[in-house]
Amino acid sequence: MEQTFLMVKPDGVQRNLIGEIVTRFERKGFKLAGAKLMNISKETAEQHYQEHNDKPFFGELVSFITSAPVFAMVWEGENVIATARQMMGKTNPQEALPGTIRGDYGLTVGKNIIHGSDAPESAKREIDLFFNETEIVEFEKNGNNWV
Ligand code: RTP
Ligand code: MG
Repeated sequence: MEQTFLMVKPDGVQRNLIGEIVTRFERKGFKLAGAKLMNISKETAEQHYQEHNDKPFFGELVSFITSAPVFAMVWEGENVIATARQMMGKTNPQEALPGTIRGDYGLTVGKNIIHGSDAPESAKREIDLFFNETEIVEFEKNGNNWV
């Protein structure tokens, strides 16, 4: 089954949005396969955002994401990568529609609450960067028969 890497960013954790965000993905019908509250090292942050390392906002991005704990998650389900991105809304919360996570809770592009992988390759890379095999839980969930 398809998996994606989602992360409540430091602003989302500080604003007590972990539960709200987990609830949205649970209610949609996706299955949580792994989760942890953690601090990200500068090295991990630089690897995670490597595609942006030539952008003017890279330094700010790395310092923000390492500034306080994040809540890292692996979610599973049909088309979860693209659907999670839709549920997150556009990168800039001012362009994100109401009803999306960034549209409902964000104000600025630098503090946009949540990260989500944008393609199968990045999902695999990001899951491997943040989680060991033992931290990803495979289990049956009867509720998924009803989705
Ligand atoms: P993310 O990777 O965090 O899920 O966000 P995304 O795919 O929607 O956006 P992406 O283009 O990958 O950008 C990564 C993060 O960099 C920050 N950003 N700042 N100041 C700026 O113009 C600017 N542009 C992007 C955002 O916090 C974005 O989430
Ligand atoms: Mg991105």
